[in-house]
Amino acid sequence: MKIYIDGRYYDEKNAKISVFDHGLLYGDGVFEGIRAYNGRVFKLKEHVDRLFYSAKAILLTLPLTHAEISRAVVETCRRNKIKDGYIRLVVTRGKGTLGLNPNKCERPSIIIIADKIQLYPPEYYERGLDIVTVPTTRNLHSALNPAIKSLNYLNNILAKIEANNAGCEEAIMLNAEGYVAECTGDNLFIIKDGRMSTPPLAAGALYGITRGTVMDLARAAGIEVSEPNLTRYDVFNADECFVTGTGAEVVPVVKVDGRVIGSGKPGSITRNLVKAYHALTNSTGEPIYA
Ligand code: PXG
Repeated sequence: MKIYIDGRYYDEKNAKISVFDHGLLYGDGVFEGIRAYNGRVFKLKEHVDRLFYSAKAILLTLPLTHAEISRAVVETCRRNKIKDGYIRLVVTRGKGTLGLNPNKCERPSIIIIADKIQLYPPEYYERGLDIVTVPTTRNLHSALNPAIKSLNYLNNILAKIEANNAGCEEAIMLNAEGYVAECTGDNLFIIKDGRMSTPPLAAGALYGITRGTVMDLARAAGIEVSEPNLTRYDVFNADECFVTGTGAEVVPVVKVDGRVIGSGKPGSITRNLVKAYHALTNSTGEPIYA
């Protein structure tokens, strides 16, 4: 594997950053998780856009332009002969002192890893997930805005641990007001009476690229889409429920906190969205091999 760090490519065993990097010391940095399908990087522009938005929010000036970062992502895929894969694009504040002042950091570092994709077990998609609401609430946007894809994922990791302790793969995270925010690494959707809804960004949802894609696909199929505040009651009484994320794609949810959702089987609108999503991922994106 060839890993990109600040303009150079290294073998995995030589791909190293300083122990004084503030990405490690403080979680000071931002990242993106991107997929490649069929020799193309899916939604590359949207991911690089979001990286710039996250960086701006934490006052981190990226050392490369949008075009340069996009080219580096594609080139890293090419050097690793990726056809289908998972790309991790990371920007750290860089090497600094032991103090937390980011102004003491020399310059931000950019790391790109392009690896084989670890697919989720097929039964998740066929049977659907059984998920729970966890006690850890999503970060307050007045404290650490959940829209920022920062290197500090402890909020989500604590929720993931709580889900795993309850025997579940995913968790619903509420915000401090008790409204549904999102899952630990995925956005949440419900279908009720043929209409689709998902929590608004202000409720603590990440501006998910898959979320946006699925909303576009639903609208193109004539499904009404809205972003109201949702409570657990809305989720329990939905006809269908699913989660979306770059890694998971679109996964049906059939049980929430012991309540069976709809028929208890993946719903028809969800299944159609899964198909439409696959068709899109396999036919669009930034070509890796010209
Ligand atoms: N919410 C959160 C908190 C996320 O981290 C999503 C939603 C979905 O967004 P996209 O843009 O992917 O549709 C994410 C993204 C993983 C993994 O390995 C996934 C994310 C972050 C870190 C790791 O599954 N997700």
